[in-house]
Amino acid sequence: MLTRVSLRATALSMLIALPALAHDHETDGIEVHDAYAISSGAQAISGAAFMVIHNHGGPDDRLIGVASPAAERVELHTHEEDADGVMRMMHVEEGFDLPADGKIVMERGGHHVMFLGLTAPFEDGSLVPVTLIFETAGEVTIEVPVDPDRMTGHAHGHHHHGDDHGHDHGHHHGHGD
Ligand SMILES: [Cu+2]
Repeated sequence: MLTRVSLRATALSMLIALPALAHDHETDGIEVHDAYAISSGAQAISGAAFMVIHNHGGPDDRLIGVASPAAERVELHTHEEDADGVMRMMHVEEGFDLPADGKIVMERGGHHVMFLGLTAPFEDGSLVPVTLIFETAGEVTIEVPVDPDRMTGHAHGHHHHGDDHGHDHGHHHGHGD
C-alpha cells in the first residue's frame, strides 16, 4: 500500500512539471528542420551541424549563441571568401538574424554550428543535444542526428556527389583497436 501511494505521488509531480516545459517551447514559433551533424571520423576533434531554423509568426529575433555538452566550445560560424578568393571559416559573434516569418539556413559551405574539442567522437546515428539561444525566444534545445553522408535540402534529387563533398568524409576507419 505504501509503495502504491508513493508511486502515485511521483506521477502527480510529473504531471505538474510537464505543462510548464511544453509551454516554453510552444510560445516562440521557432521551428528547426533538417538538422544533422558531421565530423571527419573517429579521430576528429571538431564537428559541425547544419539545419534550417524557421521563425513562424514570432517577432523579429536573432540567434545569438549555441551550446552543447558534446564539445568544449560551440560557436556560430560562417564561411567567407577573403581577398585572395579563399573560403575561410569565421566565428560570428553577433550571431544570425532571424526576422519574423524568416529563416536561418545553415548548410555546408555557409553558416554552421561549430563544435571545437569534441568530448566524444560523433558516432553515426547518435544524437547530439544542441541548445540554440535566441535573443527573444530564449533557449530551444534540439537533438541533432549524426549523419556524415547527408547532403543539405538544396541538394535533393542530386545523385552525383561533387568534389565539394569529398573532404567531409575523411577516413572513417582508424587503425582498429
Ligand atoms: Cu566552423
